[in-house]
Amino acid sequence: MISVLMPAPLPPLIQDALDARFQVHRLYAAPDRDAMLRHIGADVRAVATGVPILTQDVSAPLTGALMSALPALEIVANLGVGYDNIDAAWAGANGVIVTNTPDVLTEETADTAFGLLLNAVRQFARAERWLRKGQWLEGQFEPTASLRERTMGILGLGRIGKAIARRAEAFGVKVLYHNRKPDPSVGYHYCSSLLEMARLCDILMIAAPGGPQTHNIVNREVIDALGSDGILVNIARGSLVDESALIDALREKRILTAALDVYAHEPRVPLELIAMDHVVLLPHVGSASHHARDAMSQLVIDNLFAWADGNDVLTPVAETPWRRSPPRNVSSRGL
Ligand code: 8YV
Repeated sequence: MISVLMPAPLPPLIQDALDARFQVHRLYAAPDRDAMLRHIGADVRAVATGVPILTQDVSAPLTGALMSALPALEIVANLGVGYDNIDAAWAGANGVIVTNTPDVLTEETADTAFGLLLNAVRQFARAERWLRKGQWLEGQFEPTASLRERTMGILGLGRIGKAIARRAEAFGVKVLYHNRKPDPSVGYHYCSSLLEMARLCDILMIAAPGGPQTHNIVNREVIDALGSDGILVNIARGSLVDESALIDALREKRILTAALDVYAHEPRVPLELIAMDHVVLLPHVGSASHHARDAMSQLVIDNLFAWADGNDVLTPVAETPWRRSPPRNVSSRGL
């Protein structure tokens, strides 16, 4: 039976399907993880994982060092479109396929982004808290900012960024975007620098991948460029934003507000943010509907089953573009 390592707990749909076909080793449940890896590491041919938000365990990322301890490893199947929890460059250089779960969560995540934005602009969550406290009996909830006459700058116009842009258009919000390169398939105005885009917009919508290349790119200068009416929405990864610069800007009212689904050190959310009533905070629920999560889980299963059957995997990531076995010129570790 094929040995599969599960470093962090995954949804029951995945657990049940993998248990029926593979020998699953649950690293997170082992009393001594190093001992488990020493014991079964040489047999592991596949890893099923997800970003560590599904557990309290922030040590779940799949580093090159961890993958090196698995000499027979052929595939890592990730639950999530983002895979900054996996050292995919190492996998690409070492003949290990990495798969993710694109498309099936795009619309759900774009809905969440827009929910965050509407909540931030119109302060719906704060208005509801106000009602529940009985304050309506004492007066009217004060008027809020508006979505009218706003410009949204999307950092990362990928699949999710485009789905957010479509929603923005429907709401009459002008769209700009910043990517590494212009995308000829869209008509939105391209900004070659993030700072330039931040100067031109008053909603910064973050939808770009996490990882070392984007670490803290939304810094104090970018945040300040949004202006005092500016709103920052992050649906991507906390690592893109300099969290203390954001907290300072909010505290000093250099921007209007922020709406966040993701944080630098999940599941820990800075107390300074929690204390700010006008800031919208969600617990990384971008794709967390049954509809999207079941489809994501099924894609993890389908990728692993396709590989185990000797067929093409469905959704390999860019760093490991091969669908079945690595090309000959990839330095493999005896695969
Ligand atoms: C999931 C996500 O919450 O897809 C992603 O990149 O961040 C979310 O959709 C997460 O991946 C679940 O493991």
